[in-house]
Amino acid sequence: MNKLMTVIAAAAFAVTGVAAAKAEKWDMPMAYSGSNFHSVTGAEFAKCVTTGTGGAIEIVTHPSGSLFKGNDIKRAVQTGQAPIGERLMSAHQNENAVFGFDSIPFLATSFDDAAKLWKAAKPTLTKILEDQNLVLLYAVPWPPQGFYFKKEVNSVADMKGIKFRAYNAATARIAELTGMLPVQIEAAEISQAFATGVAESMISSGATGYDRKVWESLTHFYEVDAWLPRNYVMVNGDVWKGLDDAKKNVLTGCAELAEYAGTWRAVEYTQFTLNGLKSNGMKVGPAGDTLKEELRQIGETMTKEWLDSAGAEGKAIIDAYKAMK
Ligand code: PCA
Repeated sequence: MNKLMTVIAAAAFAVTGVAAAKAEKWDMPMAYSGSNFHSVTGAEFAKCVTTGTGGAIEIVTHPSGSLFKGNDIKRAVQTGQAPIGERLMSAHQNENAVFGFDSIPFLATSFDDAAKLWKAAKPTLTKILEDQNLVLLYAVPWPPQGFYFKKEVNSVADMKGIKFRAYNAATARIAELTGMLPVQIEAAEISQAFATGVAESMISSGATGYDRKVWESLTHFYEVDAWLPRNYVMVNGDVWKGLDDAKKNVLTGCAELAEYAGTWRAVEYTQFTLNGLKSNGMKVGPAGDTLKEELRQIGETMTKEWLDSAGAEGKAIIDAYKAMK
């Protein structure tokens, strides 16, 4: 809690001491809808920083990919087009397999395990991002991932030929291994994709299905708890270097609070959104035993593949995680 105390102290100082300092406005691109809990957490974080710095840094969030599309956010922050932004970490898995540490099927399937896995992976990811001129501020998990379809599915054979919306390399690989046809689409655009038949299924959280009202096109949600991927917030490295310690302390203190609060929201939102899918007419429940077993085998294949591509850094993360269990 030390950092939080620093935030409070810095806020008091900022209000009384440096009220005359020049105010900066930071636009913060985010990929998901404004009502999504990650976006809500980002908005609260922004407020915390604005308050904490006595208005010297005013962060303004831009959800729904309205300022930069999801896929462009990391580059925008790296190059300084935006000082700060939020992105799905595993979306960078093609660039470096380590970014996909949180999308390995059935490795960490609960919030507790996902927290351990994050603890194991954070130092490595902080370093990888630092080498890319990015400072990692906080990361918050999505609820567990399950499968959405527009028909009953009891086995991998039932999935053959279905158009599957993917959001990262791991989800595209699942499509390949199950005989589905992957198409990469940002969450902000999936309602449209399902309505027009561009996609007919996906793996995602109850939260995203709820946010995007997928019951308008889809009928089944199978809870398989495949993994809990993370969004993270990053700051441009040069912008960070230009800050004094008081401002850095406010940012890291607010980030710590945001990681706790966002995770809390993710937990709370899990059952709420599954209930929401149900009350809007979807069939929600666990996958059958055949499907579960087939997915477990696919998970084994993907774990091997990830370990091969993520090398020693990847293995060290998994070893550190297993040692915490
Ligand atoms: N929602 C995001 C990523 C994971 C999730 O639950 C999406 O579907 O794009």
